[in-house]
Amino acid sequence: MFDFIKDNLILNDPMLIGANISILLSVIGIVFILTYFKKWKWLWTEWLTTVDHKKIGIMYIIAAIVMLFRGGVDALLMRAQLTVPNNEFLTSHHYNEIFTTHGTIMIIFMAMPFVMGLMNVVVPLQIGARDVAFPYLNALSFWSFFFGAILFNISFVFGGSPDAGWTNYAPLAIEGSTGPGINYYLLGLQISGIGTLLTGINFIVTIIKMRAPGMTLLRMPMFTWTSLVTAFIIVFAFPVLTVTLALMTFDRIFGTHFFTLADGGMPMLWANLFWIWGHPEVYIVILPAFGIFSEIISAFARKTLFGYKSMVISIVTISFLSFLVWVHHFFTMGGSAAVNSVFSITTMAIAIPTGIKIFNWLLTLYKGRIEFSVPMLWSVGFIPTFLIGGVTGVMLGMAAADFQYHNSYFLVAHFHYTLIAGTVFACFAGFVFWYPKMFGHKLNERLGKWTFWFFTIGFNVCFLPQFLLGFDGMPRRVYTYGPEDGWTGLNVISTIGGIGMGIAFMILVYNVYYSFRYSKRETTGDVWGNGRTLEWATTTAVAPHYNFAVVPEVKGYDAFWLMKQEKQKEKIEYKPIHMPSNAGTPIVMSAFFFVAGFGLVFKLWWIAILGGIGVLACLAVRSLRSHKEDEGYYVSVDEILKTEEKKEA
Ligand code: HEM
Ligand SMILES: [Cu+2]
Repeated sequence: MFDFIKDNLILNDPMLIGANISILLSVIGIVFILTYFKKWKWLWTEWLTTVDHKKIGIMYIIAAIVMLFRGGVDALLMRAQLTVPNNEFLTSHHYNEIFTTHGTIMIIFMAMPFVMGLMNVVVPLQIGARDVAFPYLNALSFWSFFFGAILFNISFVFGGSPDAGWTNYAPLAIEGSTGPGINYYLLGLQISGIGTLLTGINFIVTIIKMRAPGMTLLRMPMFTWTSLVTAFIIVFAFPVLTVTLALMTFDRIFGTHFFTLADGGMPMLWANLFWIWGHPEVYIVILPAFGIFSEIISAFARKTLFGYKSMVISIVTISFLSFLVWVHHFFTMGGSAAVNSVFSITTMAIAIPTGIKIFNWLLTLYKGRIEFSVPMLWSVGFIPTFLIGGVTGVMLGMAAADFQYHNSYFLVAHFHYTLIAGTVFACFAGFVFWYPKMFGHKLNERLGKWTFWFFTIGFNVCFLPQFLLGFDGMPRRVYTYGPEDGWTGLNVISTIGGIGMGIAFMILVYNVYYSFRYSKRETTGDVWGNGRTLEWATTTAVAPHYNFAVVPEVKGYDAFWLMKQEKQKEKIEYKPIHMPSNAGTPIVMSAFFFVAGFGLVFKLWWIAILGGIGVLACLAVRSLRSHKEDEGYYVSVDEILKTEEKKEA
């Protein structure tokens, strides 16, 4: 046992020793603080066992921000390495690990959970529901994401990280990579993927079945619509990932030959299966972002969203097309001219519904009474930036041209323009917009504007030069280059931009602290004063755990806006509200998934089996109990009155 730890703990690099020490110190610090302030019980009852969708959403967002930090540090390390030619700051091996973990973490453990966090907080409120359809399942979703992320992340200090790119192409990932790194990738994604799939199912049922009376499908807010479509994409795409990861896990751990070069394996099968999941995946993070921008633009322009129905039609079209374009990720890997042409056309077709949406946003802004608050800045900043991403996407989508661009820095610039301007801008926008709903006060506007400008300028300074580097022939995924290549100047500029984004992130974190100390506490539910959708209709700034004292009645699109127009003041009669009780099994079961995954990573069978038994035991506990004991509880009329009266005070 001791030898196992000694062999796998990575201590050969000062940077990693530093990481080990700081992780150890943080853990000791957290344990100390929780014990000193006697917060363990509070942590367990209020957070770890909660089934409240808003708290689960907040935990998703916190985890995503921590992962943004981790992925961001990776990014800055890579930029540091590439700033000057022949740099020896990182070795090639270390560089491979870092771009792999950077990509994987940013997409799987940052963008997706951030979006899901916002969905969790907002969607039930927007449809006037008390919670999601399956609150227990929701907790399980979060915890399996969380433990999947932890499993992936410990590879950094224990055993070595995956190093075959976030696409994890075979046969490189099977025959080309020894050590446990790729196993961490396979099992970390598998465990968190369970959570994602469950979330997809949960949100489909929630949105279809739990809408308040009067909220027809075509009265649903745009963010709810995009969440629904996203949930459908998840349910169709994630089973593909599950099977694909399982097959490669067999290849790596049990010696099967699905994706190997030898013994009849087919490496191209991996590429196809990966991207059949992988392309829809980028829409899983971009469609909710479109929803967020729609809400914010219409709120701060004080106008109904322009072209609502065409918006709905275009997101449904995009979701459908997203499954028909995967081959554009390997135009150069020997597909016939006919195959490449078909996928070229489907790829470019996505630009049409996307263009419709851009025009709708612009027309919503047209003649609006625009207020440039921080969420609005992110939303307006998104439009031109995303346009660059989209146009370069169409350039890449032309199969013949892609032979020139692919695997160059041009591609890197393209997908950062879509992923960052699309998803990350939206996460920041939604975070600031809904922050008062989560924590009862706004974030500071001035600091928020600093974050916005540092980030947006830094982002463009970082990635615009990369289009040029791509034209100049710089390949992606190289750890160094020579002075004679002539790429130094643009790389220096790019790194400066990267630092700008890092500063923006630090201002954001400081803003959270600063606003917690100094921001005015909000008492009304409609803190921006221009809320249009039902999440602003709860009378308290932080929506109480039961959400609505009385289920609202929806009279049209922009339900809350219409309610405010009417201003009815009838006497309301409260009734006791039934709520589900807390549950400890989701976190325990996910911890066992982690144990099982860890055992498989190192082929330590007894640990794997132990974890498996633990999972089964939790399932058994849950199913034996669910009939009798899990009856939930009632929120009394007294408590509702007390909570709702806070507003008048
Ligand atoms: C606007 C429509 C879009 C088009 C036409 C498009 C097209 C493409 C094409 C053709 C490639 C492959 C390039 C190559 O390897 O030769 C690619 C790569 C990529 N795209 Fe997009 N894309 C679009 C939108 C997006 C969005 C919205 C995202 C994410 C939110 C995204 C994320 C990515 C990523 C991560 C890659 C890199 C794949 C790799 O590692 O090889 N794209 N895109
Ligand atoms: Cu794609």
